[in-house]
Amino acid sequence: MLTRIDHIGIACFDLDRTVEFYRATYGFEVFHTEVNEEQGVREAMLKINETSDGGASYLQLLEPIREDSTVAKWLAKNGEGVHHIAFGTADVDGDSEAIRDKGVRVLYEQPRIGSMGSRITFLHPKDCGGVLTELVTSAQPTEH
Ligand code: CMX
Ligand code: CO
Repeated sequence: MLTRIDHIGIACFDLDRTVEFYRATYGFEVFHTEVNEEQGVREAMLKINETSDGGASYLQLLEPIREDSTVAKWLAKNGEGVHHIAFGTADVDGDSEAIRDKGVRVLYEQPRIGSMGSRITFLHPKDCGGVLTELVTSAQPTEH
């Protein structure tokens, strides 16, 4: 069951400048940063609120680390902006299989590693009304 907005993914050219915009404009602080080599991004997670299922909702600011990464390609075409949304679930395996059975393309055979040790997969935007959609199971869903 999908129980929250886990994060909104925002693509940017300059992560440090974008982090500073969110800090100076809204007062949001960086909760976590990491490089995800497989996804080709450097990212900052800004925690916006905790949620009733024990999880939390974040903004995920994304800067590409390679020219051939999906985010670099997307930025070249669209410029900066909202890149994807992510729903949180305790069971990314079960929920992605159930969604695959409805005819929506799930991009990975098995979930991969996302922010903070989470397990993630993506649904094809062309099957989701133009919205790239991620499903996330946090590493420790009850300890945020
Ligand atoms: N949102 C909505 N539509 C998108 C999109 C996005 N983020 N990215 C691509 N599309 C659309 C394109 O506009 C294009 O549509 P048209 O054919 O109408 O022009 C179509 O999808 C194909 O786009 P493309 O530029 O050729 O891109 P690819 O098919 O190579 O890649 C996708 C698209 C979704 C398969 C790829 O972006 C992907 O694998 N995404 C999942 C991984 C990812 O995004 N990682 C970064 C975030 C990591 C994290 O969240 O932790
Ligand atoms: Co994401």
